[in-house]
Amino acid sequence: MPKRMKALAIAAGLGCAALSGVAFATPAAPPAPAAAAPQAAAEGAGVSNTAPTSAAAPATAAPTSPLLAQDGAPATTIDPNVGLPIDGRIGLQPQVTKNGEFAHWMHNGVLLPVITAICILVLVLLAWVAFRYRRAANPVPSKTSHNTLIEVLWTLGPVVVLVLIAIPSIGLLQAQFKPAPAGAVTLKAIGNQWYWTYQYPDHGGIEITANMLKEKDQVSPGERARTDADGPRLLAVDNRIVLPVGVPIRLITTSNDVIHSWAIPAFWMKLDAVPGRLNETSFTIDKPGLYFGQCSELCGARHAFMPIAVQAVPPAQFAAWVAAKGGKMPGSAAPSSSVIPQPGAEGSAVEAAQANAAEAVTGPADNMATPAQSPTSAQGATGNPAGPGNAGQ
Ligand SMILES: [Cu+2]
Repeated sequence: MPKRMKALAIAAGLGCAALSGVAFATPAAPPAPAAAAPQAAAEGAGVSNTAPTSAAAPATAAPTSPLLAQDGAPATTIDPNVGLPIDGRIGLQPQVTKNGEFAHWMHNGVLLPVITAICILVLVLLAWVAFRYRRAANPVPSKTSHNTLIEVLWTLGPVVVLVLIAIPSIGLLQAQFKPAPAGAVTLKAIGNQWYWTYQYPDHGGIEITANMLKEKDQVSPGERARTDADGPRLLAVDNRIVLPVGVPIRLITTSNDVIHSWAIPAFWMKLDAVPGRLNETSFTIDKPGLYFGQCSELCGARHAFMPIAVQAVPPAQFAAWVAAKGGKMPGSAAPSSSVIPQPGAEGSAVEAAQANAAEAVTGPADNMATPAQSPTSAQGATGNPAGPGNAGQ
């Protein structure tokens, strides 16, 4: 509620500023420091950021990417409670997919109570046996070796417990590998030592290379460093993956070198990326936001430095992002005929043409256009200048 009040106050202030601008016929209103606020409100309503929303907006050109606010900063801000780990948190991250919500319920509502009850039962039985049948109280030990009733109970009891756990568990397992329905958005994640590349084969062959962002004291002058807007240390990347909410996503993983694993805890998602083979699963993100994950298969010396960042946006904003990247939505008037180069085909003519076209529209990366950063700075966060990788190390 205070946020809404603040937004209203800012909007009212901007309205006054716009009116005064008209009254005094100033050629250009001065840049309003809070110009990004109505932008954030518009984003919440699923409106693209590209259209100016206020007469008092800065006179500078709006960013070409729909994912950037007018001041060039990332438009989606990080929710400190969702999509990333928190110091001292116990339990699973809040889930934003159906499978994740079910798994979260199963963990908290079924498995934890069962585990707790079994632990307490075993502890009580042990204490009772140790006390009741201690040597001092039983100078002549019992020679009992069989008791049919107890043996039947301690066999059937665990069987019943396991069957009760297995029923929802097998259903969840099945749901996790359900093929994506028609109309799903395909995302192909390719693992490399030690960064990720992504392809959108249904959207005109968009390709993204995502490297981890280094800290300020680790970069050379002019090189882009991580800021808090990018994400937490070791989880922020230079290029985020963008996916629509409410639309099934078909995730395909593979690798160029060794086995990696594409994992986002908030999606209940972990899928190995194996060289020479395609793994596939599907999921649907329910809420817009920023979600962070990491490679989860030990893949070499810099395994810990290949994070994953997904920006989930409303479908209309996703379509605007695809257009800004030079891609096309499936079913649009002129379907793309681009060929997706296979892993290992770096430097192909098609790839170079696509990269040039995309960069001409958006610049090398969405998040690089902040005023303090050089738009052409090479990303050396993982020792991969401009992203080709350092597989030779
Ligand atoms: Cu890896």
